[in-house]
Amino acid sequence: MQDKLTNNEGAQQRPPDMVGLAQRIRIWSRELGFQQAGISDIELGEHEAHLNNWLSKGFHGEMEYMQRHGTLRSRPPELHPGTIRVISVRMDYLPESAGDVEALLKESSKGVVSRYALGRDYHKMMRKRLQKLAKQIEQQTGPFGYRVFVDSAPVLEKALAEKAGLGWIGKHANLINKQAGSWFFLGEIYTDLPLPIDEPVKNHCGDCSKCIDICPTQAIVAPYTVDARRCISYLTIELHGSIPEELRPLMGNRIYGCDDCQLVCPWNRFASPTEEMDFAPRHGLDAPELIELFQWSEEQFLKRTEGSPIRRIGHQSWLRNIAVALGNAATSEAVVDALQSRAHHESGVVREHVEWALNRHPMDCTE
Ligand code: B12
Ligand code: SF4
Ligand code: SF4
Repeated sequence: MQDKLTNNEGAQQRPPDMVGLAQRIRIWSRELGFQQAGISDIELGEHEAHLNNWLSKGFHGEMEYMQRHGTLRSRPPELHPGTIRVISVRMDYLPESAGDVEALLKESSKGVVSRYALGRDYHKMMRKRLQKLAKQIEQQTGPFGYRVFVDSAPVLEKALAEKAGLGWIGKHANLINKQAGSWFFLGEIYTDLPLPIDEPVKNHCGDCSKCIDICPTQAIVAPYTVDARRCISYLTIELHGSIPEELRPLMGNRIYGCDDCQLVCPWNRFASPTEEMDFAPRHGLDAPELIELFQWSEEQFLKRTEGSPIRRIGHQSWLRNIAVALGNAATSEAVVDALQSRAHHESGVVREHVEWALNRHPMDCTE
């Protein structure tokens, strides 16, 4: 149903009703496949101090982009002048067919790819839908100032979504929603429209510390604080060179990202599977054999990860990660043969991880 304000001329004659517009934004967001939308102002208060503290401790490791932008990340109008409100949205990504991850983590011959990366990359898809949402708003209001983001610029996405009432930042530093858990992505529209703002929700972590206790590498160094340099997500995705040796045995068979702190979180009992076919697992990545993945040539890697977030790390990091997992796998002739087939790989990083992995399998069965 459309009302009279969908006509731009009408919009110019009288000021748009911001309360009604905010309600419509929620409806349109759901029609576009987002599970929720919320609106916040741009005062990020203590989040800026937390961010600076995190950076000053070097917790960002080699993610130089986290430091590069100064206050652009914590002060929205510096990134997009004129911004006074932020519309935050969330989209569920857990595929129904994703299988039993806890069981997979115990199968050392198989690799575990983080649940968010089993299907197509979310960035472009969510950005396009946010653009559509902005166009729908424009039809009501006439031209307005805006810019859309999905993990694409210096934006404090979780802090903004928390302010907009989409959930609370849990002790594992992910945003959690009481009704939906934490298996969702975030996106935003920065805007100059004086929309009414939503109320934040209460933090429901209470005395729980399950995520801190379960983290395989003790990367959650204090509640709400992740030392990325220890986080398996960082080690397998963001870090380009050599993975610190002392952390390799702790990575188990996690070859791309890590979900452990979310798997253990009680609020994820309430998570619903995604309705997006785009996030359905591709190429058997929900339970892949490590040896098979290790045999992918660069060409096969590029072909099979087309449209997937995994492609971004490149073939060399892919082999590096799988070499670590093979080093942690149960010893067998097949594992040693697979590792040896890459012992002379052109990349020094791959060779070094393969050598480490081979040393974890003092084999008699090759004799
Ligand atoms: C850098 C980054 C990472 C880094 C660093 C993680 C981190 N915690 O910051 C690495 C590579 C490790 C990473 C991993 C993952 N990431 Co990431 N990542 C980002 C990115 C680009 C920036 C996050 C950021 O600003 N970090 C800066 C630090 C300072 O923020 P923070 O740790 O969250 O701290 C905040 C609060 O905890 C609080 N705070 C900090 N210290 C303290 C102390 C006290 C006492 C208190 C009360 C509060 C407090 O204030 C801080 C500022 O708001 C965002 C996208 C974006 N542009 O926002 C995605 C994003 C956060 N990642 C996302 C995802 C999905 C993941 C993974 C789950 C992927 C995976 N499965 O492997 C993991 C989860 C790891 C984890 N436990 O955090 C999603 C999270 C969605 C959600 N539901 O929350 C985001 C929002 C991307 C998206 N658009 O959907 N990520
Ligand atoms: S993603 Fe994994 S390694 Fe990183 S904080 Fe969570 S449990 Fe720890
Ligand atoms: S596991 Fe517990 S402490 Fe960690 S985020 Fe979930 S509720 Fe909070």
